[in-house]
Amino acid sequence: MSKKAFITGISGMDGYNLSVYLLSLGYEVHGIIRRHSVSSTQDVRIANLNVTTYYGDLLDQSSLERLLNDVQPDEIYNLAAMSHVRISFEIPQFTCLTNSIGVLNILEAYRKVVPKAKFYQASSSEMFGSSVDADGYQRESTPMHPVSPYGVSKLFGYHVVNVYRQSYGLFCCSGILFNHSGPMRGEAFVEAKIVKAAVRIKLDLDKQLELGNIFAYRDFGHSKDYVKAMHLILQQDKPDNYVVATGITKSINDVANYVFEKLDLSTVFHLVIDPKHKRPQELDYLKGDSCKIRALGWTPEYTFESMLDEMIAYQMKIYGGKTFKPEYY
Ligand code: F7E
Repeated sequence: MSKKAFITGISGMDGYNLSVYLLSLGYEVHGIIRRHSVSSTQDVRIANLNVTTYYGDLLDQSSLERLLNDVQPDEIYNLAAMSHVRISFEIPQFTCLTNSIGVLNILEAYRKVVPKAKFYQASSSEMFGSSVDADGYQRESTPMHPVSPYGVSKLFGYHVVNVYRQSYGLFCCSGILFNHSGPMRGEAFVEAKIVKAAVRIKLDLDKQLELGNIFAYRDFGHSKDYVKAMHLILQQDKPDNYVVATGITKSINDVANYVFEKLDLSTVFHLVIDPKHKRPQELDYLKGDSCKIRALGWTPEYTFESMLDEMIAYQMKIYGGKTFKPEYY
């Protein structure tokens, strides 16, 4: 009999890529989507996948309990979140309710209804905040000092998963994922915003790109590699937490320069800095040490460059139509 997975946040980038991966492994995939007023866009990424979706919400305990009881999953992946760091400063209470109390809600539903299942929590490198080890890396043992409401809310989720594992003996784990992207990435995140803008400038559809702080550093991987890590974490004999990262860090300026140069453009003529895209407090530097999960056999296939090339090609297909020569594949 095929294994069953239950995914919250199934309509997001990772939800899509994880569903594709689990389907390829023969899983039956179920997930919840949140109702919003434009019904045509709420499941747009996953509309063509063979997955079963339900309306549900991390803040609606009764729907979580009922659905877990109906589906009886072997594995639960909690990917749902208010995931935008700058916006978390504008809606801190909603962010904390969803990303903190929401985790508690689904953990409680899991503990009560399907305690034999395995549980994955999408934890984030934003939890490290201003903390970096002396060798310049962040790893599982690095102290966590978040600098945003999002980081604080994710830290609650991380700790409560640890508490449930230690207190109740549940198989619940966190992946501490560093920035990851790909063609399905929401365009509010910086690398997707840069790629889309550069392609539109190349095609004379736009003139400039506005960014905030271009001197922050991030460790960028590909979502397709990172969803494999999520699955691998749940296939171990013992539950544990793992950093998932490439170990290579690039500034936002590096991202912009790479993408613009790839399209024979220059940021000098098209990039404008606008303080409205800056945060009240910035996380300056991320570089992850993923030795622990690499020891289980995980290794990323994409590089920073091949990931951005794929994203450029995807946006070119969207905006360039027949005029695009797919040199990046
Ligand atoms: O910002 C700078 C911004 O919003 C990256 C989420 O997936 O990764 C992501 O969080 C950097 C920051 O991602 C713009 O100030 C400059 O330094 O793309 P981002 P993030 O905040 O790192 C972590 C691991 C998560 O868990 C999150 O869910 O880019 N930046 N100019 C800008 N950022 C944005 N969004 N827009 C700009 O115009």
